[in-house]
Amino acid sequence: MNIFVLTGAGVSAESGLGTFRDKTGLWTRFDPMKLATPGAFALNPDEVHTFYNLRRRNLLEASPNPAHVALARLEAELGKRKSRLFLVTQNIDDLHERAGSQCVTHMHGELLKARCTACDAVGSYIDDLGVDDRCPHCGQPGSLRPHVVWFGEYPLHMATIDEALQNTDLFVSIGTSGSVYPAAGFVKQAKDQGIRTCEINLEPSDNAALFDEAYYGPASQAVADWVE
Ligand code: BJW
Repeated sequence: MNIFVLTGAGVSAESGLGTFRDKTGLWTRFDPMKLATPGAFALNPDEVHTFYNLRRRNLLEASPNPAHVALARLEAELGKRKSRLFLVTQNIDDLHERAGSQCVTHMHGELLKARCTACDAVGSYIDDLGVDDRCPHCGQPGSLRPHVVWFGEYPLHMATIDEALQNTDLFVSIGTSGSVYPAAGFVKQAKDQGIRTCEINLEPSDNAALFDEAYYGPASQAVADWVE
C-alpha cells in the first residue's frame, strides 16, 4: 500500500512554529504581499531578509513533535513491507527530517537554504542572510534570497508530486487549511482518480467535504493515533 501524505503548518504548530491563517497566524500579523512575493523582495530585500532571518532563528530553537516522529515511523514501517510513504510538505522547516523522515519533498522550499538569483545555486544557510552577502558559488554580491516559494512562483518538484499522486492508494492531508494552490487541489485530484482521502486537522479545512474520513484534534495526538 502506497500512502501520499501532504503536511502543512499545523503539523509544526505544536513545535512552536506559527501557522499562517489561524487567529494568531503569521499572515494576520504580517502582510504576505509585502514579504512573500518576488515583487516585495525586489522592492524591499532588507525587510524580507529580516522576516526570514527571524523565522530561521525560531526554527533553529524548535524541535520535532510526536506528529513528525509518527510520520517518520510510518515511513520506516511501510518500507519494511515494500510499500512507500511519499511525504510532501508545504512547510519550509526541517522538522520532518530531524524526526527521522528519510524522504521529504519540500514543495515550498526550505528555510535553511538560500538560492542565488544570478547562478541559481542552492546552498545550506543557517546564518542570517542580508543584501551584502556574496554567493559562495559564483561570487555575485547581493544575489542571495531565501530558497522558498513565494506567491506567484511555481512550486518545486511538481512533476514528481503528480507522479506520486497517480501511484498512491491513500491520500492524507495533515494540518493544512487547504487554501493555497496548487497543494489545495491535490485532494480533488486524488478523489477524481478514485483514491481514498483522509484529513487530520485541528478543525475541518476548506476542503473538508472532499475527504472520505477525517480525524480532528492536535496533530501530536491525532497523527500518532492514526499511525498506530
Ligand atoms: C493544526 C494545528 C495542530 C493548527 N494540529 N492542525 C491571487 C493572487 C496571487 C496568487 C494567486 C491568486 N489566486 C490564486 C493564486 C495562486 C496562489 C494561491 O493559492 N493563493 C491563495 C491564497 C488564493 N498560489 C501560488 O501563488 C503558488 N504558485 C502557483 O500557483 O503557481 C502557479 C501554478 C499553477 C498550477 C500548478 C502549479 C503552479 C505558490 C504558493 C506559495 C505559498 N507560499 C507560502 C509561503 C512560503 C514561504 C514562507 O513560509 O514564508 O507557503 S504562503 C503559506 O501558505 C506557506 C504555506 O506553505 C502555505 C499553506 O499554508 P498552510 O500550511 O495550509 O497553513 P495555514 O495557516 O493556512 O493552515 C494551518 C492549518 O493547520 C489550519 O487548518 C489549522 O486548523 C491547522 N492546525 N494547529 C493540527 N496543532
